[in-house]
Amino acid sequence: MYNSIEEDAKITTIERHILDQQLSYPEATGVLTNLLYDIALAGKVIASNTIRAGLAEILGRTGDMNVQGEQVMKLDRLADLTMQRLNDHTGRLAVMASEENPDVLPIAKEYPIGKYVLLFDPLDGSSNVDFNIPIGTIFAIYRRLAPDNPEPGTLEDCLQAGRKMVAAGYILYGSSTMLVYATARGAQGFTLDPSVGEFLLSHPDIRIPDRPTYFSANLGYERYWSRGVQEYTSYLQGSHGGPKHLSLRYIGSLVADFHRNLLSGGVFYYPADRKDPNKPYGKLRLTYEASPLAFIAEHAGGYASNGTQNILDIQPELLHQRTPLYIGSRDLVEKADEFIHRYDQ
Ligand code: FDP
Repeated sequence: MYNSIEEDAKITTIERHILDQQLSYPEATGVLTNLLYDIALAGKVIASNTIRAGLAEILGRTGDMNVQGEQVMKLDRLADLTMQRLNDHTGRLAVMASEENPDVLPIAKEYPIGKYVLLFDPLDGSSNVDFNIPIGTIFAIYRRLAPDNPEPGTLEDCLQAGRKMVAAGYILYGSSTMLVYATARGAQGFTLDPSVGEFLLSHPDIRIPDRPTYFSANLGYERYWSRGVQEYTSYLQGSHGGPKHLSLRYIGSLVADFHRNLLSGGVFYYPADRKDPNKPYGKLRLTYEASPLAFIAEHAGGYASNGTQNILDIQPELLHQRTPLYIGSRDLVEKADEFIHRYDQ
């Protein structure tokens, strides 16, 4: 079945889409629009590096230098620097924070200081890089606390509850490259057309389907979970009157697991566990992973919880704070809260 020429010509690029949204807000200054463009550009650069991941290794095998004579960098470091360098001088940001860096990254004084704050996980799922499995970049955008402050932003600007987010999104480097972002206007998905180098609107107004299809968790760790989480897992497999049709899918790359469940309905969870006493709250980071994906989930009709509280209501205390995460279809996440309340509290 082929599209008509008229249908093929109805192409919406990410630039046009974001601009159209901006035009419906007369008070908008265009700064957020441009910030989203900058992130989309970073996504294209990172995508072009991820598809050469294996080659960089080959080129760098003799002495860790590539053909340009540069040190071969690990892909997550390269993604981190790409996000930083495309965003540090634009005058749109006051401060950034990245999962790869221990401290916040205030905008240097030689550059203009903007009013937004950008938090990102440059390459989520990076332990999968060597196996050619989808990985992604996750980002969250906030306003800085004092918008007219001419000084660079601070840690406090980065430690805002998810509820205050202005926009969030991710770029998924999979069988195709996709950018999904959400604002108060909803969640939109774009697919990179490599032949023209543009993200094109492919998934407008994403809503999580009412009937979920999947559940996703690392069941290899089930013995380390609390009774409530174990009973919840049985529920997802049809016990306790639970659904009997759910299929298990776990990629082990949060952004890819989340994306699949966003489009097909389902729940992803990475609970608190007893596996590592140094990580009593599980593995995932609140500010770079859980909060931005929670924001997207809510704007697509879903929900995210830490088992007792809405992720978006948690006030972060530390930049790299970890949190248990249950995210996806609202009903299934609410059930997780119920089981944890019944068995663990
Ligand atoms: P990774 O360590 O590869 O970056 O954020 C961490 C993360 O991946 C998530 O993307 C993924 O869901 C999770 O860890 C996988 O952890 P397990 O191997 O413990 O299941």
